Amino acid sequence: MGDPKKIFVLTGAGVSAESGLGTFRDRGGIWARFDPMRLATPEAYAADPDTVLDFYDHRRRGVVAAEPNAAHVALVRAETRLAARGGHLFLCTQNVDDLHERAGSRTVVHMHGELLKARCTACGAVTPWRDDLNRTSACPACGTVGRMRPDVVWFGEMPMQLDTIEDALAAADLFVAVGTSGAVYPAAGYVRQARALNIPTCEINLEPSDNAEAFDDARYGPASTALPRFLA
Ligand code: BJW
Repeated sequence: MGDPKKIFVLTGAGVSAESGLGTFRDRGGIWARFDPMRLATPEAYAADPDTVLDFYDHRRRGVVAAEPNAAHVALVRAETRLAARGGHLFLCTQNVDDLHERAGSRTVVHMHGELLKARCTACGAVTPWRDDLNRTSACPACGTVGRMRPDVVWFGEMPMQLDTIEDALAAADLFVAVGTSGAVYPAAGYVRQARALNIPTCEINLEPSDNAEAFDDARYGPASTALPRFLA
């Protein structure tokens, strides 16, 4: 793979698994226990906001209690090392937790949003999610009551910062996907976009993902050991 200077890293739930946060599609994962169509769609929120907000309250408590692991730390080290020699690590995460930031990553693009932020469905303002923010809370920006939702991307909604992501992908000289099943689009399509641009690709995962055949290279094992080894 030469000596890459601009690395595009796409992370998924597997990167936070060893921090104790559940993945979605593994055995016993979040979508094995809960129906995503009843919890992670705009229609579900419109039909039963209390159930959806309770689910995200529970998830948020898990995120707050979790700590970054060695995979998050390896990405910080690689970002620092690349920057020191004029390169760049672009970190695009599908994760809604803040473990990359808490590990020290400076720039993180959260394409599926952030669990610790709330969005007002009346005015669109995004604010930190406070403990006391719930279905009877007023939006701090416009004052509307009971219209706050988690600032995450549900099925059928447009992921965030797609133009920034596609520009970074086009500029990369290595594409790495870590801890993602390759089941959810558009993220799952990035490996093929990279291949079409002749960018080398590697997946790091516990086991072959749904997209495994699209990658040039693969390292299988827990992200906390396989990723630091790959980036060393
Ligand atoms: C480890 C490990 C360890 C474990 N170490 N590894 C039919 C065909 C194609 C597309 C569609 C279709 N029907 C509908 C669609 C579109 C839909 C989609 O892709 N659906 C598929 C399910 C088929 N996509 C959308 O709706 C998206 N929007 C969209 O398409 O807009 C239109 C558009 C976009 C762009 C251009 C033009 C139009 C929105 C998707 C939103 C996803 N939202 C969620 C929930 C977020 C909020 C929340 O957290 O509740 O995002 S769903 C969930 O899946 C979450 C994740 O970010 C996302 C991806 O999951 P991830 O990270 O890959 O986790 P897992 O569990 O799937 O995989 C974990 C992996 O880690 C596994 O492989 C393990 O083996 C591995 N692992 N432990 C290393 N220790």
